[in-house]
Amino acid sequence: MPLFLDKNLKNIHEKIRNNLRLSFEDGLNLLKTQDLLGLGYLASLVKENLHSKKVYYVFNQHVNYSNICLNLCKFCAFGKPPEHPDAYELDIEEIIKKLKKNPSPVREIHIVGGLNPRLPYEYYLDLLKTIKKEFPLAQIKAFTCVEIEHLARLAQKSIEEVLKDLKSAGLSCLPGGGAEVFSERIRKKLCPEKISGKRWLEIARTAHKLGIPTNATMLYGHLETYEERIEHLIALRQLQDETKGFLCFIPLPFLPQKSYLKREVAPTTGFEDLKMMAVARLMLDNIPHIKAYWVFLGLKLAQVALHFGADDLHGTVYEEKISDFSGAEGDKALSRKEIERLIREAGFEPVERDALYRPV
Ligand code: V47
Repeated sequence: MPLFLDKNLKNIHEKIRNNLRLSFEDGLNLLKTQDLLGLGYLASLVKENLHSKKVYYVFNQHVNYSNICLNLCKFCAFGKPPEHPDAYELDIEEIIKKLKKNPSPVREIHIVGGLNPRLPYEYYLDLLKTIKKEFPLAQIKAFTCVEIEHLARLAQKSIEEVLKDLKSAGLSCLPGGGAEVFSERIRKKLCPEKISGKRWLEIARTAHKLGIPTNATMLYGHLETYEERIEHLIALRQLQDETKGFLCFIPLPFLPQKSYLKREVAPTTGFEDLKMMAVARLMLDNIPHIKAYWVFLGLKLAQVALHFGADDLHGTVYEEKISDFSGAEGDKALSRKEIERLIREAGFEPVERDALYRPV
């Protein structure tokens, strides 16, 4: 019997052993615990039940096609108004050139940008078609639910029509961004222009129903409460019960350094990041994968997170801009050899995957 320093974890251990779903109160107790090792034990139990010793990664590349954004959320240092000196947009030729610079054929191309009022609907379809033609081995994971809403407004089409167009142009799945925290209170404060949490979930539901899987994120460590974090996780869990369309959940620690909130909010600690990872694994009993996004967490903590419920180390990454603008420190790209070394040293077996988590 493992030794738990926090008696709440003992009860939760019993629930996990009996395959019982954790409640809102369980989620809160887990977030409040200081028994980090007990929490890691529980999350590892669940993770290894699902994935044994496997840890996934993908040979991927990021494309941030434009940072021009209509929303200008307070937590985001990436989005810029069109007249800003750092505002940019890439044409399709430039993007292809950047992708070709990557030495090895990529399996996943991760495309996100701001809500750019100047790029026409055709740009997005041409971008996918051209990438698909030039890189037939790669799957395209592109456009958050927030961008999908923007495209629907731009084209004056329904969400369903836009998703069908994108799918025919080569889209495989959607990344998990834009979810932030679903709490209306927080969205009013931090991103009043952004679609509501309810709308984000509706768009994800529509994608899932069309056979387009999506990821989901949660941005934590800013002004949200523990209650709001758990509500967010439970909303995702409920939708997943209905659709089974989420592939992966990614907890994103807020990087305040270059945002409007830099004076108000301190960066998260390693302790908090590991707790959040483990709580996500335990609460999201129906989402197969939990990702340690090393670009935001840092490589060393992301590696340790593999013992706190994460089974996915994201990818080799190349040319990611959101972290650059947000002040993330450390590495910007990894080799296959390096990512595999990190996984092996933590005691796990690396599995290279595609965007849909199929081993390659
Ligand atoms: O939605 C913006 C977040 C997200 C900051 O699906 C910030 O595999 C921290 O969604 N500090 C985009 N976070 C990134 C994202 C993502 C990343 C990796 C993998 C996947 C996936 C998705 O980044 C945004 C927003 O929540 N963000 N600014 C910041 N200062």
